[in-house]
Amino acid sequence: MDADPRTTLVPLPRSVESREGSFEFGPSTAIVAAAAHHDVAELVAADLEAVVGRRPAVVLSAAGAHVELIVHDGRADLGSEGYELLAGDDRIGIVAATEHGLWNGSRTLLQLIPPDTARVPAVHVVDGPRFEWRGAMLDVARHFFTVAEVRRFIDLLARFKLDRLHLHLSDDQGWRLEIPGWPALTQVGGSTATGGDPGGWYSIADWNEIVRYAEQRFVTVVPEIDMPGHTNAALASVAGLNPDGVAPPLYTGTEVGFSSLRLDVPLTRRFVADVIAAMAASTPGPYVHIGGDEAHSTEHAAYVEFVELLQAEVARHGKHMVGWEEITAAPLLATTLVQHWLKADTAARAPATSRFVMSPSARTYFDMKHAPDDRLGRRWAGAIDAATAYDWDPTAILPGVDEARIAGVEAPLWTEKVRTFDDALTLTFPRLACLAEVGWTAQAARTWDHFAPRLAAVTRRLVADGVPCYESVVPSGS
Ligand code: TNX
Repeated sequence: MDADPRTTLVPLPRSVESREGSFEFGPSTAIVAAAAHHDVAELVAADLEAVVGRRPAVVLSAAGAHVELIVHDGRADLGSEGYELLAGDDRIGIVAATEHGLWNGSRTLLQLIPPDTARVPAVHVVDGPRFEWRGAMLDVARHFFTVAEVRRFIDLLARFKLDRLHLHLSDDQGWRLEIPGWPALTQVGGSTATGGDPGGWYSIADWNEIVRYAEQRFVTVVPEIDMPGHTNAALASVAGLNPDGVAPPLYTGTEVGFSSLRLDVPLTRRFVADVIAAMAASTPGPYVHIGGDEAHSTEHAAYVEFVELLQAEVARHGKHMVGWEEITAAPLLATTLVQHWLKADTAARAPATSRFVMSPSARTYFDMKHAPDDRLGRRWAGAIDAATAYDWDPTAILPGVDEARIAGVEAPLWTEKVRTFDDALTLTFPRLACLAEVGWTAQAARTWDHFAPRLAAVTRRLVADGVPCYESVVPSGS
């Protein structure tokens, strides 16, 4: 007898009903999909191969046992990301109004197969997310991660139906994205990292590979170039961005708030226009993140003027600006998203039209320690164990901000103290599974007691797949 499917799924779907029987993947099990959806079906086939040991053929129709993926215009009731999954003895059907919905349904299918089996317990699932923005941020500026590492990170996000990858591409310690016409940014600013560790940067071709890989897995990449503060790498690369025309040395420490771009330096406006244009042109998603945090050495009026310029430049390219909560000092367009991280009152002073991405540091900053005595992680926002990462309501943080004004949730991984990708994964997992359910499942349907064994189940699977997880959440002996 298989475990109740409700004990293996993260995030928990809206409705799960067990049925009698089960579906067995065999040598001739196929995936049936219309030709227009074969690219998605092939990715699902590859993921199934990793779980059941053989790769289903993708076909237009099949007489024998099969998994059918159907996009149906008539199922607008499922929304842009929802799906219905019905698993019986000879057929599994996933239907959705969009390919993104199909993809989400396929993530559930993979989690329904008990480890070391090729069997799906018969079940009926109807599902859809609470919030549209369910993300993780990787700081590739303080320490650099390769395209292959970012691809692996994307795979792990997609496993939990996350759909935003925010990449923090510049900071005092490094500049990581090629900008046409400004080769010094990467050649100089990309050459190092915090602590003098090796640098690195993404060429336009690398960047295209990242955004394409993410797009195929229904993950929207959100690029961030942080301005006007957190800009020493740029100032060190381009002397003309400095008031005295002298470039400061590259910085490899961990202080924040000492650098600033200035609009009274003539080159700055062209720099800003070119950087925003490059991000907008090379990113298919609708968002450009401009940072805006901790500009402690920018005067207030200069900061407001800077944010307004950034917002206008982003809008000129038809994109929506995202910025850390400090941007509420400036007048904001209704399409601008405010990312809350530290001070609820700073975020909440945004106009009544503003919407928010919720990254409260005490719940979502996965550069914090899991437990106070851990080797890895920082302390300033407090230790974040799995229950702390799970047991909060995004609508209960900002006074006067209701559900409709919350775009969703995101967990940042800052990397001042994270030197290897293995350490990045150990800080991220399994806490990111907690965040995924916060973003997906209705508040009233979530309890830590119901979640804890499901978290243990998905963590065991991550460990079996070679992901270096923080394992204390897995009950001993299981
Ligand atoms: C605050 S969060 C920062 C980052 C640091 C992080 C370290 C934010 C918008 N700024 O620059 O890396 O704390 O935890």
